[in-house]
Amino acid sequence: MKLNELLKYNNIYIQCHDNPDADALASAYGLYQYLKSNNINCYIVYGGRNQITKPNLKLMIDALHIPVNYLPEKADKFDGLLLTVDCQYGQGNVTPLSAEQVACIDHHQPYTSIPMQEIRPYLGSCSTLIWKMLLDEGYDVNSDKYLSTALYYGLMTDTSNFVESLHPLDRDMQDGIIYDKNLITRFVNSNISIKELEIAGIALIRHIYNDDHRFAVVHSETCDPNILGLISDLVVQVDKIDTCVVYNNAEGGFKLSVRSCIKEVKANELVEYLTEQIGSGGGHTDKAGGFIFENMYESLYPTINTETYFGLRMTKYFDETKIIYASDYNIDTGSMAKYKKSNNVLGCFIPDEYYPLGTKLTIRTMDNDIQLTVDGKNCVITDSDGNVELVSKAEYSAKYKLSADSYECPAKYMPSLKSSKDNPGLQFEQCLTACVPNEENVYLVKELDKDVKLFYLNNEDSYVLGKKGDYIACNESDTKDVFIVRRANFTKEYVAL
Ligand SMILES: [Mn+2]
Repeated sequence: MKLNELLKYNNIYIQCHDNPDADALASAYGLYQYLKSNNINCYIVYGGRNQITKPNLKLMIDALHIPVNYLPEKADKFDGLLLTVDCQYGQGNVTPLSAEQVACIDHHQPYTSIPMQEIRPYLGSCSTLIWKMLLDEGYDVNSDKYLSTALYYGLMTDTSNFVESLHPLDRDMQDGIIYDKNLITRFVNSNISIKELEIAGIALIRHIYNDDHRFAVVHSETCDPNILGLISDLVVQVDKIDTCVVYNNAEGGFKLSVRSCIKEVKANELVEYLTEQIGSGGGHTDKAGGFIFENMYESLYPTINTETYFGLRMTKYFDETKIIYASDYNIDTGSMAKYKKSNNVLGCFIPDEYYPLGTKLTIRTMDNDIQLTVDGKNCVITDSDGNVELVSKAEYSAKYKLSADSYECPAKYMPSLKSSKDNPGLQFEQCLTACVPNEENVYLVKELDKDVKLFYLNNEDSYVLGKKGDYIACNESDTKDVFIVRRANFTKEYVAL
């Protein structure tokens, strides 16, 4: 759906979910400003039992002049379009209103399908989606300081200060939007009510601590998702706690906040593990967040309560994964078979061919932002999934060679390039030349019989997870050069000798 498709309606009611949060308000405001600028009659509304009381939201509405209306009682049927934002018509947290037609713009999991909808569940906030849709219409968000500040705050609060579940598009908005810093500071400092301070305090007192694995589980009463982030930020600072999960009941399930302060646990991976088959999660290596659907939880774990579930699942996570540091690991090559790499065409980017030495570059991939300074020695390899690997030129010439083929990346999200100066408009794909693995290298390979976290020789700060059924491999001529190959990629990347 495109925003200009809305312009055929004379009246549009923009509905936020009940108990609107900053993201819902900002999204509604973006639509309101766009529609008003096109002379459409529009109104921002929300229903439900409670009017907005949170101090930061009242301040936001006031300072940014968001014209939001509370409908305490069931309204008459609207003549025109009802457009739900940051929520979907028919969901439990959306007071049903009736209108001639319904549309929806949201970033949660699709609930039902209606003809007019734009749902992108991979985005960190609905504000990001509205920002992108406004951009696509040529609407200059940055010229409206109130709106840009609202959208920025929407993303900020929905992702616990930009740390949980950020998609590249979220990061693009975070970088590109010009907002009012003073107002954001004021919102941030009116984030918690006295009631929430008490909720956090009670949750902290009731924490469950596991001494063997140095983790904590905290079950909080229902509160704003931001409070979960604050609690987990505090808990992980305890000397005896390395990782923690803080969660509470939310509409349709449980909201989780996960933290880790050790390199042996990536919070974003842990949250995926905790929500496996029953929800979803993501974020950064130190901070992450997720959601578990109540109905999926009930069907998979009908007999255990959530505190027990998190305790058991965390214990299992630590017990069942082996940690390997390549530098002090002697791999048993006796049980390994010989392979060479197949002739898959990869992309190679040599930064100093496009940028002067000293230029700072950011390569934005689906998973993270990779920073590098052009030093004449670095080289970037990318595969067909859009994965990006930094190698030295020496490593590149030992393991790869140029190919006459042309390189085309079919990845869903093509990595993008940002530079501190020079060539700011250069696209990542323009810098790639085709290369293939050097077939003279022989690799020893075996299948993993349990999950492994492997710290590579050239990167002791961060591990690569190999799941049972994936492969562990090493260079025949250098058995300390150990690495993981995903099961899904193995047959297309390796050929038996
Ligand atoms: Mn949202």
